[in-house]
Amino acid sequence: MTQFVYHEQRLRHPLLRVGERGENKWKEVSWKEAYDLIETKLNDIKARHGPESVLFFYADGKDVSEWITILTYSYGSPNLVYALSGSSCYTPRTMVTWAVQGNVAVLDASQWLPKRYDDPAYTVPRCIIVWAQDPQATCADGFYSHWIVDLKKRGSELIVIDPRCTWLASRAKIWLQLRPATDGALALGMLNVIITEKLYDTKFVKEWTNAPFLVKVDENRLLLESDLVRDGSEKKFVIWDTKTGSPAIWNPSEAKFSPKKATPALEGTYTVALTDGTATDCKTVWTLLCERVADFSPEKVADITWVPKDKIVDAARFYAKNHPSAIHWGASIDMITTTTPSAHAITLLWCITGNVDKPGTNVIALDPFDVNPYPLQPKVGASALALPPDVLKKRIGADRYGPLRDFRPRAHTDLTLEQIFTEKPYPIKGMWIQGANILAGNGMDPRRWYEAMKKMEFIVCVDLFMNPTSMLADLVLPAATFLEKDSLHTLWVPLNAIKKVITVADCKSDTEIDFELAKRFNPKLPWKSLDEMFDDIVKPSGMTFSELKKIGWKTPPKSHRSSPYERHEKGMLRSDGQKGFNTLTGRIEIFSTRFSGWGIDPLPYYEEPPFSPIRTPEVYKDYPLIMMTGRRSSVYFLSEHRMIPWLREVEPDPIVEIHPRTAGALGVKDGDSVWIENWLGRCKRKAKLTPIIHPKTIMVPHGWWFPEKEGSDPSLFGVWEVNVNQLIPMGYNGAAGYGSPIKSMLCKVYRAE
Ligand SMILES: Nc1nc2c(c(=O)[nH]1)N[C@H]1C(S)=C(S)[C@@H](COP(=O)(O)OP(=O)(O)OC[C@H]3O[C@@H](n4cnc5c(=O)[nH]c(N)nc54)[C@H](O)[C@@H]3O)O[C@H]1N2
Ligand SMILES: Nc1nc2c(c(=O)[nH]1)N[C@H]1C(S)=C(S)[C@@H](COP(=O)(O)OP(=O)(O)OC[C@H]3O[C@@H](n4cnc5c(=O)[nH]c(N)nc54)[C@H](O)[C@@H]3O)O[C@H]1N2
Ligand SMILES: [Mo]
Repeated sequence: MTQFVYHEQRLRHPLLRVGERGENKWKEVSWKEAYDLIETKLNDIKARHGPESVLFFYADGKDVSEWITILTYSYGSPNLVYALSGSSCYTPRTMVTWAVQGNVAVLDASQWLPKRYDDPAYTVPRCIIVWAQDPQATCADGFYSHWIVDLKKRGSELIVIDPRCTWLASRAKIWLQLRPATDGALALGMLNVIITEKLYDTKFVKEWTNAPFLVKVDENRLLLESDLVRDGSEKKFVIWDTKTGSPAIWNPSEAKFSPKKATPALEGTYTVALTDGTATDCKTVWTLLCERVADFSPEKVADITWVPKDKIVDAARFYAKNHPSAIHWGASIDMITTTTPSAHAITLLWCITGNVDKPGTNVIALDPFDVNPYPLQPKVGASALALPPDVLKKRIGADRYGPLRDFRPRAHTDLTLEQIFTEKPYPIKGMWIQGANILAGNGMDPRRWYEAMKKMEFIVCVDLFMNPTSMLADLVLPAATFLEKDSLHTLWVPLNAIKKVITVADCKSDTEIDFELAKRFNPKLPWKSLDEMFDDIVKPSGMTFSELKKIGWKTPPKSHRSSPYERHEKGMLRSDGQKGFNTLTGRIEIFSTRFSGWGIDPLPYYEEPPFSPIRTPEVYKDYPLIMMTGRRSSVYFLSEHRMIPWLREVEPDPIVEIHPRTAGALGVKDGDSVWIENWLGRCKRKAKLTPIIHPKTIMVPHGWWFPEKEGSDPSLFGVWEVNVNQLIPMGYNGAAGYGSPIKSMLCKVYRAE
């Protein structure tokens, strides 16, 4: 931390560009001069082109998303952009669990209980599936890797699903080494085994999912039983209009039909007589699911995924037969084009086996004390941050992708990049980039992003260090690290305060920067100071911010709805206080009404990745290796920290992991310099020969640039030599607008000499 915080290359003062863009000539200015300039420039763009012409970028894990929202909406732009193609980190999984079961659910490692594993309310899961995650390197998403080790010591058996043999995979009962990006097929195959062998929890499925509901198949309409509308004894049906995603007839007394048969069983085709005298044929949701998974026999799934048939069957049986069991999944599920249907299929594994919100299962994660500082949809200060409907309509991609309207109100990243060049329906003139290293870290096709940045009138970067992206800015603001700021952390319980302990030069926290500027653009902002805002945010906890800072963190009491278990049975998950889940229908939606409302398939399915041995055999002939990227390093965070001496000593070089047999055939030895290349570009790496990887794949860690090399354009710290994202295209997203082929491109490898 000392090498990081006091590093000589650390930005210490606001810097204004004085040379050409990218020339690396700057002058120090005061914060007042910087703020004045930003206000003038952004107001000027707003006056000429409208507030939508300025994009506000952020990325992950920097305590920025909360505060940048306040700035973006205060300025008046609808275009908050998560800079990663297809929003392929965390958002897709979160969206799917929200649509299907109302909230995010995570492996219960007793993190909600003060006495942890010894709490009498807790049960150790008998089986844990670690799916597409390497928690020993990542500790991702507020979940600590040693929890899985703790549980293993207490008896949990592991199934690991990963193309690489991770530390956990080497210790698992079953390791499924699948072909990258075929997770959806594998999940459907496991559903096939569980359904065929009747290993699901029939009672749970009938009572808490929409499996017994009838679907009028030809129109893709869902008919709901009236007990959901809770109108008493008479059995009536409500039609769910899956085109609009809302009930066509919500008030049952207005229903124009009544069913012939009262409660349908899980399976079957039913004739429903309508009051106008006509009749219509319906199938249950469960029947439709059974039909779907019938296509995914273990034999067929073995062909698709490269996982032997017996292992698929064993894993499905072991997971379903050992209650409680839980699934812990990672970001690789987000970074495939079929992220939405794949996450849907995986979610259904825990839903149909009843492993939901019970001790040791996938437990619903609610904000501690209902405190949520993530105001993408502002909860506090909402009226001051609301955008007018005509501006909201201009959010890039919102007309095309439902989740951008109903779930996370962000612009669509890939369409945003396109629009910078087409300028249709309106031009983009400015970029505010805060904690996002687009050219070295999260931008796929980074050359295109480079061209996009060159087109801008005004770019501000807020960062800790100069990097390839900030080199192209007009103004660079020095951010404070988390040691230098007051803030909050609430993801997945408990409620945490971040406390400022040091000050470094002229650096300011993101919170402070965004708040100061937001005040300039938005006189309606309800808070006079940051402390006032924090007080407002933590209010539901019954504490002030300074009280929370004093104790550091607090776990909600068991009586609070943010503490588990079985809250669907107690009416604690829905805002109407009714029993059930926080979905549109109150049930876990195997058939997702959200999805059909957005015009996408309401049931899980599998599709080949855009470039694969099966989908594009002619491309595969020239590029015979499947390239995964971005497995995490234990010492670096994304594109950061290469300038920290002790960390660089641990991992000095950008590498590529390649199987010894594959390398041997290419004449590549351990430590050789190699080019990784495909039709989009190439990058240079040092070969690391390792048997943990499948011979038909390679793994290329991402985020590399060289802080020690020349910073000015065209060198940009050597980023073009080493950035693997040059081999990954923009614009290959899945049906919901999410996902991208980050884990499964095709390439070839050859010696660099
Ligand atoms: N130290 C450190 N910690 C970090 C980060 C960091 O850079 N450094 N980054 C943070 C961020 S932003 C994130 S999103 C998380 C990510 O952390 P994780 O969720 O753990 O995700 P990844 O590291 O991308 O990949 C995890 C595993 O997925 C495997 N994998 C690759 N492709 C596939 C596939 O198609 N299917 C399956 N089933 N598995 C696949 C990889 O081999 C790898 O072992 O980590 C966070 N934590
Ligand atoms: N090929 C490939 N590309 C990937 C991935 C992959 O697996 N493969 N993973 C993707 C994922 S999951 C993610 S989340 C994105 C991440 O992409 P980014 O979050 O953009 O990560 P970085 O590229 O490291 O850029 C973060 C920048 O924030 C700065 N920073 C750090 N702390 C602070 C702070 O407190 N305040 C401010 N203002 N700045 C700060 C850092 O110095 C750095 O320049 O990358 C994605 N890119
Ligand atoms: Mo991420």
